[in-house]
Amino acid sequence: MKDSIKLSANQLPIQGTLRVPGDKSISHRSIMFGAMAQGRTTVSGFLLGDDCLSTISCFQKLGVDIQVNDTNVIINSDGMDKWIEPIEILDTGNSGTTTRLMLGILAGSDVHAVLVGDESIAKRPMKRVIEPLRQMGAQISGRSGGQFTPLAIQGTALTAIDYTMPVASAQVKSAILLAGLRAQGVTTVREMEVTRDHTERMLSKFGAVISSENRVIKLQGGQQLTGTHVEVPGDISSAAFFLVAGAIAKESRIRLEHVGLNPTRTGILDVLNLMGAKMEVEMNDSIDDEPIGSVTINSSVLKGIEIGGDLIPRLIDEIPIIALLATQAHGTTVIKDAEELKVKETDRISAVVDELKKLGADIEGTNDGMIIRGPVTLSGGQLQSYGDHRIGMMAAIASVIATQPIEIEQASCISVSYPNFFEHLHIMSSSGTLR
Ligand code: SPQ
Repeated sequence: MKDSIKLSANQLPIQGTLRVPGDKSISHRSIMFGAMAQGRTTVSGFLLGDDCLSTISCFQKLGVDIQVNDTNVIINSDGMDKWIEPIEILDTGNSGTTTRLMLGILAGSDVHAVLVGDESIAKRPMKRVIEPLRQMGAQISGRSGGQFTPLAIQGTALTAIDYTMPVASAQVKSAILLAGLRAQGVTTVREMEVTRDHTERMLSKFGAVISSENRVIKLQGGQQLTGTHVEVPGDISSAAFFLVAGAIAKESRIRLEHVGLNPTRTGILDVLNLMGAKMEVEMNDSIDDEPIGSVTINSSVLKGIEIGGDLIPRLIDEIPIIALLATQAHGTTVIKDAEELKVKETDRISAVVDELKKLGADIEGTNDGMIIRGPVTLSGGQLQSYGDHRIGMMAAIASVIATQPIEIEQASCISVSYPNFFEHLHIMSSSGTLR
């Protein structure tokens, strides 16, 4: 079956008002914590992306009652002590978050389970999670000594650890904290750099006592979660594609409403500001302790900047689209300290460099990022997504300024995080509004 899409080079303004789908990180966690909790959890604004559907399917195989009605989800659980041992493998699809957080959750459960994902997941490093979990007593085996999927995990009694993170990763932090909930003693995680803190915020919401101060997070083991309501804000990582489209396409103005503005995720807004984008941010009241608001952006004259250090974890998933943005900025943009990009759904440094070069961008890869010189007029051609949703969406947004059509191979991967992306792109390039 042909899995490509051809976008014409219409060079139209991007205009209108848009609500992007729910936040992927928060959607995953709402299902996980709802399944671990006792009682009923209701979720609204849930992301119906393939990754989050993989999370739902894993917990259904553990016997948790989960009903999905459009973007509303109801989870009825008697707590993880009542989970059944799955007879089927737990398929985590393309989702690193599902795979890594499930390991932390299952480590202290009463069940045996086998986790398998797709070809991309099979290449992504799991040792970073398995090593601290084994220090807690977890019993996990897998390919290459447990470094890669398939992974088999036998739930067991755990002991708390005091762990200093060697990499900036919310997934590693979350896996340890979720195992810590079932461990004996106080689990401490020390971060070098702040990473997204949805796990900490949502654990409180489910009734857990957790403290976080100066990048040190502490959690007492043996706490039981209680079902609650979770409202998922729009995903700023999805909004980022349209913010960039609005900034680089001529005569554009786009307003993104109801977007999550958690400060651990808003590095993209810092970058747009530093580059000189004409942008307004309005904060609304927080929902569920997650800040939300609206962002409006206009076509802008941009300048190149340096992006690195503790900004990187706050925009790690936005780097592909920031690279496209930088091709339109005057001067040089340097992205550094971003080695983590090499272990995402694909190696996002080489993928971004190779694909933007095909369009004529002046871009070179480095060990820990890339250097981009602009502004450059982008042509068109056949681009590869490498099965990575963020590379696919970067290629699609390039079409709003390209002089020739852009064809994207393996475009269906975009449904991992943004199932209706092409519909939204079409409407926004036809001066539309979608709430
Ligand atoms: O879930 P997955 O596949 O790892 O998704 C990505 C993405 O681009 O959507 C990364 F490839 O997001 C991660 C993110 O990079 C989601 C995430 C989370 O929800 O905790 C944390 C980040 O990963 P990490 O490795 O830095 O912890």
